Amino acid sequence: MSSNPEPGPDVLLEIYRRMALLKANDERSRKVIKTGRLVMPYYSYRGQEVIPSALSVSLTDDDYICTIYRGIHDMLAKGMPLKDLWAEIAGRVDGTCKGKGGPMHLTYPSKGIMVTTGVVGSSMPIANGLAWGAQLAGDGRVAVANFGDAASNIGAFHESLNLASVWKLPVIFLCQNNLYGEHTRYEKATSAKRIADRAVGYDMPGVRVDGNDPVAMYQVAREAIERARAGLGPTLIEAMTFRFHGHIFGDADAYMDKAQKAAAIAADPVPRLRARLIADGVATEEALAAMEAGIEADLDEAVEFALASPHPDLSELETDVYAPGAPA
Ligand SMILES: Cc1ncc(C[n+]2csc(CCOP(=O)(O)OP(=O)(O)O)c2C)c(N)n1
Ligand SMILES: [Mg+2]
Repeated sequence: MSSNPEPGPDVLLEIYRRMALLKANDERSRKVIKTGRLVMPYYSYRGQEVIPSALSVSLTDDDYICTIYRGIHDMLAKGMPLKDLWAEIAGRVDGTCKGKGGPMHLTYPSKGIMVTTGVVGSSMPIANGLAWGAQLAGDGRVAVANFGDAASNIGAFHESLNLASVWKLPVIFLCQNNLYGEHTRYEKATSAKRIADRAVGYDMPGVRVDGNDPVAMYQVAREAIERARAGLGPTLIEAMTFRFHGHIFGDADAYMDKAQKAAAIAADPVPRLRARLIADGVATEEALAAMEAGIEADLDEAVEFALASPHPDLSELETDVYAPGAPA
């Protein structure tokens, strides 16, 4: 277990604020898709809110994250503005990528949100590149590669851990182990009992943590960030969690263990932290309700802003697609 101190009340409250935002955004996304006002491939992260919330409070805007299609929680926690996010997922000009990236290719470099990728495993070599750049520049930035449990079976995972260890790159490999890769259960496709154990082969710390426990997740993430910043190299974190919905919106999730899913939903980490904050006197019920109402109002505004924003003009088709001066 980590030697880092527990988060103080203010930090815990900020972790909760981020978790409440992520939960509300997921619920709103599914609601808006159901109305037919927005059509997009949507990979719910509901149930995985603790991981990016407890991580991102220890990162700066300059630190990098790379994430995957199931990564809107990572990006919102890192500071992507709601309006820009919603305009992008709706494919509109006010989006983070002027409407040309969509939900599968969100970026927001001013907050260090460098890539969203649908190519399983590819967040890791990209994070290595960013970390290598930071190491060469000596600017103290760290890079976090988010990926799923199934991605740890891809060659790029092993190649990235090897190189990051050899070069002592300031990178954190953050595996969000939600026990499923698409429709396949973890143990059916993954040889290691614990993904964290794979770190041994690459001479770096490998830590398995309860990714639904905000205190433990905060401590483990902070230790890895401090280690990377101090030039001591990478860490592999396996954050145990569970996704409450199927792989993609519309997936009937019949392959999921019903009892396990019901137990995970009953132990929902968002209301659990909320109750703890009230019980410990960190916040009142009224204050948290006001915070949540503010989030809902921000979401109302973001959705309407996005849907009122125009689609990109056809003349924009090749802008930002090819490097300036590239042969036509
Ligand atoms: C290189 C590659 N192989 C296969 C796929 C198809 N695919 C999409 S999502 C997915 C499962 C990934 O599961 P995991 O890494 O556990 O992440 P999760 O979706 O659970 O967050 C697969 C196999 C892909 N997108 N890219
Ligand atoms: Mg998974």
